[in-house]
Amino acid sequence: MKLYYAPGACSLAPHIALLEAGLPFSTERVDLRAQPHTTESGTDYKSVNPKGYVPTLVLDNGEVLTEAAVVLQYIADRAPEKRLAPDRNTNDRYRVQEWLNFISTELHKGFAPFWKPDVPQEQKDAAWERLSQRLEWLEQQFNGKDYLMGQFGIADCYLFTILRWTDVFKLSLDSWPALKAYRSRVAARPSVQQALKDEQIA
Ligand SMILES: N[C@@H](CCC(=O)N[C@@H](CS)C(=O)NCC(=O)O)C(=O)O
Repeated sequence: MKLYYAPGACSLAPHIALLEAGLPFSTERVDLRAQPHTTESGTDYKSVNPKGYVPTLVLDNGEVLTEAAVVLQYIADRAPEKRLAPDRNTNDRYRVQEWLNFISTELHKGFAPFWKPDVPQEQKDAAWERLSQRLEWLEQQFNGKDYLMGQFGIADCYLFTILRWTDVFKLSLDSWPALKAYRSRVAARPSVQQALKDEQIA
């Protein structure tokens, strides 16, 4: 398998998941600042993934899989013994999908204005206000548990990646001590340390 990623972007989540799964994979960096986006080997990224965004996972049979929430589940299902996601056809599988969808639509996409340098500060403030409401709710979900599904899994790979952006954009998590502790807990995992090192953002 080959993961196309941009340093620190949402593609960090499948990068961590691949390391947790212990599966063989290679990576290729994508420069999202370049127009058109190009890969480190000089390929026009749209020739790999016509959607033009990361992550992309190229499977061993050459198929191209996109969308972080789906790529993460694909990885988890390749290493069932690592229990990164509940078995398919269990109710808990829907619970992890519920988390992945929440992270994708309510958190990940909520950060969009922060990635665009030309967005006015008022729009960023409004986005942070909306995100804060979600984080307020999320804080309560860690009552009595260390990880979203009880044990570490793909939803944590994704949530950590998104929470890390608060550091990147200098947004404080001080109001949410459980989230702050969670972020540190996940950051300490060897897979996370390795992924950050590989992406040169450690
Ligand atoms: N729907 C996609 C969105 C992925 C996405 O937002 N990727 C961002 C980085 S976090 C990106 O590549 N943006 C560059 C662009 O859209 O040109 C998913 O969930 O995987």
